[in-house]
Amino acid sequence: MLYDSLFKTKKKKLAVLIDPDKQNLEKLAFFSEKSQKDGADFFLVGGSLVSTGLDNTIEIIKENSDLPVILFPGSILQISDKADGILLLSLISGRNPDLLIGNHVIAAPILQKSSLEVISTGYMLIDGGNKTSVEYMSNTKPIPADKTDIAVATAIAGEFLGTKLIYLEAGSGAKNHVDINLVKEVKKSIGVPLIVGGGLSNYKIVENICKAGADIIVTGTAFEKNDNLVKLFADKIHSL
Ligand code: 1GP
Repeated sequence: MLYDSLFKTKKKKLAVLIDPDKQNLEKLAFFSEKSQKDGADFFLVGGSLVSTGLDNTIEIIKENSDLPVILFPGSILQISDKADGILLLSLISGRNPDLLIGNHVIAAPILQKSSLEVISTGYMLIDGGNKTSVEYMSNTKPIPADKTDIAVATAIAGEFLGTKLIYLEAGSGAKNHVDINLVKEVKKSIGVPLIVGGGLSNYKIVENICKAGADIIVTGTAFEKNDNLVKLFADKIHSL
């Protein structure tokens, strides 16, 4: 079970986010192999708007590494049986019914027939100081960065509704990562593992976010700019 081995463990983990549109295939082959060598724990594949087929991307990752691949879908078009699992995202910070239940209904029969492990995730968009693709594409408002009480209440509600993970998302390329204090307060209030992503650009930030309580760190943009950061991030995360 991916959920038990990746999320339900005491050890903090690094997920490398692959946006299929932002990788050329040759680079992806090299990067997948290097990420595993450098200590990444698993891959997430997806994006707010993806026009490249996921199958090919996942095949290349799998040909070049043994790490699990989990879908991180920006839409119901981003389902592929080639992956090992899928984060079934409910955008609980927003009030868009399609992203709370509508898309889940459309996807459910397909997911049930697939071999994917479905991992229910309470996905919370936190204001990162700039308008990100996820905010625009989801047609939802993020929780203001300083409204810790709203974030805490939302995370508790997510857990009560049965989500097995809470994901605090500042958005890809966010100007500001999720506030350290907000991470701390959310972590204190929930019993399920906590994922944090968006705008995590150096290992010092990653260290602080982990110390505040993140169990899983997700990074995409920083690794697209400098793939040597995978090792720095992974070493830091695993040392905590
Ligand atoms: C995953 O969207 C993030 O939660 C990834 O953000 O691209 O800024 O690392 P970055």
